[in-house]
Amino acid sequence: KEVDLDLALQVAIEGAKGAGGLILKSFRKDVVNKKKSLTDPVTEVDLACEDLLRALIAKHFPTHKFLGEESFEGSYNLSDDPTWVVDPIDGTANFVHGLQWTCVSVALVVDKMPMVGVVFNPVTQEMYKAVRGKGAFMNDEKISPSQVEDMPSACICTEFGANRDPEVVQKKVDIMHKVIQSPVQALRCLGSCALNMCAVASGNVDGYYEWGMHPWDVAAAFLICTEAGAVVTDLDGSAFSITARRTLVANAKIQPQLKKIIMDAGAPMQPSVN
Ligand code: LIP
Repeated sequence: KEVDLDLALQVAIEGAKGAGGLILKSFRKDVVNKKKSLTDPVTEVDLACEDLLRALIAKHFPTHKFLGEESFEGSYNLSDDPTWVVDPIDGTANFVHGLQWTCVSVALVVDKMPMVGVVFNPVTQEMYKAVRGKGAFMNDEKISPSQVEDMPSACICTEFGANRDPEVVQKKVDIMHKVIQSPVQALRCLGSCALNMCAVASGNVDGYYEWGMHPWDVAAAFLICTEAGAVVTDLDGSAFSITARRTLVANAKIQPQLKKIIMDAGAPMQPSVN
């Protein structure tokens, strides 16, 4: 299982830039929704980006496994073997609408723990990256969470997700109601889980919570957040897992406050669906 993590980082960056190039080429042009569903679109560009990443990774690491959003077949099957966990476009709905909060997310996971993570926004050219134990960076700048200490000064992010079941939507709205009235300075749904997490890692956003995301949404950003010094947990503050489909991430001061608000408001620990 000895993996050359420096090479893995180089490959992740090269792949993210390659996929980012494809995204930019089609940005604000007509793209075909292959209609995974209307609320969870998948475009021909998602598929092309995933193919590019899979081929590049296989060239350098032919024995490694691959878990990608667009080739996912119903079960993560995540083992302890080195596995590349890839979201070719996180924030696909934003991409489809020409909104800039969209990115490529690439992680190398070993023993179910992310060891290398890259999140690249090709529109802004912001490359977030981390290797376990070596800190987190945006381009070449070391990043760290904000110093904001209390909710009235905080900017919090969450998302509605793809599920339109009335009860699920109502629960999300009820929890948002409690968060906004805690009160907070700002509550945002920006549309990309990975970029929301990176925004906490780099101190632009003070806390983010969501449930229903998949490993490819969180794997790279989880490492970037922990390496930056943000606190990443399950919604109730227990240990985070990339397969649990629930995330709470914040700076250390905001995390317990946000956790209390969302748990008191009934954030669901089960079932882990969006
Ligand atoms: C999306 C996320 C978004 C979340 C959605 C979905 P996609 O990823 O980034 O924040 O709310 O449930 O997972 O589908 O754009 O890669």
